[in-house]
Amino acid sequence: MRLNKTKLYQKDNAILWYFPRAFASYQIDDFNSLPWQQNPIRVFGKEYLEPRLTCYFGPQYTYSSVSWPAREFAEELVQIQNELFEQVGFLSNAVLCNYYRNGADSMGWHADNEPEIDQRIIASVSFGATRKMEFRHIQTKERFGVELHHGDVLIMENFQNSWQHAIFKKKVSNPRVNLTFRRIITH
Ligand SMILES: O=C(O)CCC(=O)C(=O)O
Repeated sequence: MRLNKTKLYQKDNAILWYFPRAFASYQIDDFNSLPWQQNPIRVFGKEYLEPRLTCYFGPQYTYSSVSWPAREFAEELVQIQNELFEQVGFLSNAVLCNYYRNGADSMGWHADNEPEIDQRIIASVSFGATRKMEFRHIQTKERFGVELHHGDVLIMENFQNSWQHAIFKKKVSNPRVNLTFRRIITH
């Protein structure tokens, strides 16, 4: 596989790299048998169900009110993990998988800046429906969005300390899978 690489954005050492359609040969159905679940989350003391399905593979990992036990990578994710290493040089040891059933599913502003995540690189791979990833600078509130299509890879380099990102609701009926490969620092 030869990847076509574009630098989409840079401010100081925060860079967004974009590899259009890098994994376009995959089908969204390739991820049907992952152990998708809908987690309860607490917001201002009230419990809700997350507006999407998720599953996680890697070392034990906790964010907001969700705690994932350690779990070995599913077979269908190992090939993508290996290709990201070969093509981009990113050796991840964890992947958070998101399943947006339709445009009513979403993800609110967050930064993936928990101390155990190696902030240098997060690689996001998308399949299925095109959805826009919105970015917002934590201090300056500068904003922009990136449309993510089937098979696209977006690499966030040193982005997590100063930027938040989100996927807003959209009028679309088909589903989307997003895999965010990370490196969790274990001691
Ligand atoms: O679905 C996406 O593209 C975003 C996923 C995300 O922000 C995350 O898993 O932290």
